[in-house]
Amino acid sequence: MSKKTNKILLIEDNPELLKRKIEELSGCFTHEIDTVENFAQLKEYVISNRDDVFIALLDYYLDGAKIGENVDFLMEHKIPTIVYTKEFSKDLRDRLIDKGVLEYLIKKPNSDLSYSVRLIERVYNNQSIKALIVDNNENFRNKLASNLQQFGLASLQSHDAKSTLELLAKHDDIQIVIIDLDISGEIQGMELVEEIRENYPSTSLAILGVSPHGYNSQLSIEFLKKGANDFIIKPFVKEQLNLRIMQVLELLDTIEEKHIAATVDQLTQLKNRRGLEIESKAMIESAFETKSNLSVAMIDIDHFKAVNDTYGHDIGDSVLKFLSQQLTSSFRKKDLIVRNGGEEFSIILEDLSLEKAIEMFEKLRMKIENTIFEEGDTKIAITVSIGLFYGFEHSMESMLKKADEKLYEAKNSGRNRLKV
Ligand code: GH3
Ligand code: MG
Ligand code: MG
Repeated sequence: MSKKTNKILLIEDNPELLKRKIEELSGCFTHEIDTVENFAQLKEYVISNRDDVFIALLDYYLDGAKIGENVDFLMEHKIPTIVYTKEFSKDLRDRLIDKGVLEYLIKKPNSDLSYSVRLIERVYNNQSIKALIVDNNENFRNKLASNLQQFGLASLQSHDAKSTLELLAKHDDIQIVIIDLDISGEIQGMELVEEIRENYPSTSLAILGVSPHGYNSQLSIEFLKKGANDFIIKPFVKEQLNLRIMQVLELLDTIEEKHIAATVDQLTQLKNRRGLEIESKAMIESAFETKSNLSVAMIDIDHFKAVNDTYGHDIGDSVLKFLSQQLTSSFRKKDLIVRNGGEEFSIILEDLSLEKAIEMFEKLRMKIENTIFEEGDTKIAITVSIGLFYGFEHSMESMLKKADEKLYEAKNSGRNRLKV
């Protein structure tokens, strides 16, 4: 995933009002807004800071620029741009869209900027995802790719089912596939939608079906029945495309936010029990297929109640966060680290020998013992007890239970130790 930049560039002779309105409306968004007030400043800014900004908001009539010169400049630098004027002009609108501007909107003291804010959020989120365009016409693919680029959305292209499925398998940041009915090869667009849906649910990958001009509307309906999230009929204008893409991607974002809220622990940002349930399924399946063992550890902080009693609950919370960071930094990205609740965690590792697993958890135990938590004048040393189950069973529940029995032994034999 590429890194997201966070800055909006506001190009306005008198930027304060618009800046304030956008900030008010966007409430919880965390973007910074940089402002430049004339064409000379704009040029200077872009030359040294192009890569910091993900979108530009431009007042069309800007000091120091010939008419349209500022737009051309931003387009040359491939910056997604919304242009504002005080009065609407159809002719200007057509010219701007033609040049590659994302949107042309009217800005009056009382105008509603919520659509602007939606666009800004979309372009911001588009930075970390990709589109895949599936069509047998190269010109069309390139034109679409250029439209998407104006929306801050990078894209890949393919012309048949086989390469589409290969690209999907290879790039897990693809979040929308735009599929034409007519594609190369034996498998047609409609069938391809069905095939994609076997492995990618509509809650995590959006499909937009494209029906060629002149086909009856039944075909578009068929697209939806096969699993497309939406469809669009050729020829379409850029705004139509953008709005549909925005709608399906916003829905996916909402679903993902809900999923995260349900599976991630708020305090520590580790997975919670529900997250463990979901993610451990794949680990169990893969261990079964490869006939390998899992290392399932239960970790519990020793005498944590005393930390709360001595320093208060807030410091207790900070210690839990501190420990979570230590856990995260001690393991690989694919390892599953979970806060079961309270001061109890579990960690599930794949592909390790028993000796290696013991070594890793012993190292972790010592690291926790030797790392002091500090906040202001408060210094706290904690220890943990660890119970480890090594082997394979089909039920995570039962492996965790066995690890928990070992944890109980570790507690009873003096704490700050690992039992296998
Ligand atoms: P042991 O070594 O036997 O595990 O002793 P312990 O004190 O760690 O265990 P006990 O189960 O008696 O107490 C756990 C404490 O963890 C009690 C509870 O207040 C605290 N705790 C649980 N969840 C949280 C939390 O989210 N934040 C804070 N600050 N404390 C928590
Ligand atoms: Mg405890
Ligand atoms: Mg406990």
